[in-house]
Amino acid sequence: MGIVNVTPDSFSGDGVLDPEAAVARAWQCVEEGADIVDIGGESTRPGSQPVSVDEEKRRILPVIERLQAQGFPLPISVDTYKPEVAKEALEAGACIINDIFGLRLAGMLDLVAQRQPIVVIMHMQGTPQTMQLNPTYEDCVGEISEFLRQQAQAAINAGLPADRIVVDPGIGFGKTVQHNLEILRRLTEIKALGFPVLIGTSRKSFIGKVLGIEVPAERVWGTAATVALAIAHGADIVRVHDVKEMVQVVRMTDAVVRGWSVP
Ligand code: HH2
Repeated sequence: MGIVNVTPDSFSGDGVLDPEAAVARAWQCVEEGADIVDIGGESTRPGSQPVSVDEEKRRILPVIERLQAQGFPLPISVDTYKPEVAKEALEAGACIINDIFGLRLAGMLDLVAQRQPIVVIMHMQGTPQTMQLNPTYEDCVGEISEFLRQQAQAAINAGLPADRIVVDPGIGFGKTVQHNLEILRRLTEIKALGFPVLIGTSRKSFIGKVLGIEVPAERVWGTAATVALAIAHGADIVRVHDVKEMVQVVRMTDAVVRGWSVP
């Protein structure tokens, strides 16, 4: 899953506000071998400020509409937790809702039950404004699994077929470095919930802290290590900035983990 941030303030500095630049970025993901693009109009970096529904729509809808008009070949995911934005994104051509609030905002469960998109349910402790102040768990992986199980069940109860649900432990969303490392170490426990697992480690600050690298764009090798391990521990989708590089990591890891035959 290649990341397309239509933002001025994304943590890794990859965001663009010009719709044409975002469209070009999405096509670059295709060329570099992505299977999905994830388009987001609000940065959720620690301490970031939310943007209004109107502003978020203004950022992402023209991008989705242009891609649709150009016959974009990949499934389009929209990174939003706001049902008003999700609804219009689906109408414009997106088919996946990537919700960092895990379907907790009023109206989101109803929307996904009605429209039946693929839904990514992500775990976050707190909100982007507060999540990194003092993340605390008794059993990080156990609590995350229980949240994901409950939200998936709520979606199923609302009428979303179970095979449309993907779960994500939310690396960096209300987690210390140790929590993030533990999640990767114990990812099979999240996989045991029975849903495909998405993981987003790309360029995140825990990699910077372990390796002592300040600049997010220089965390590519650290990202590669986490991508390979996540796949070995059951991840099905990896959300990344560096598509070209991670496609190699993913294909090679998949060949070992899932098998390979001569093309
Ligand atoms: N991480 C980010 C945003 N959305 N969605 C899922 N499902 N999982 C993640 O780990 C995840 C996510 C943060 O990364 P990015 O979009 O690059 O940064 P920003 O929020 O600053 O735009």
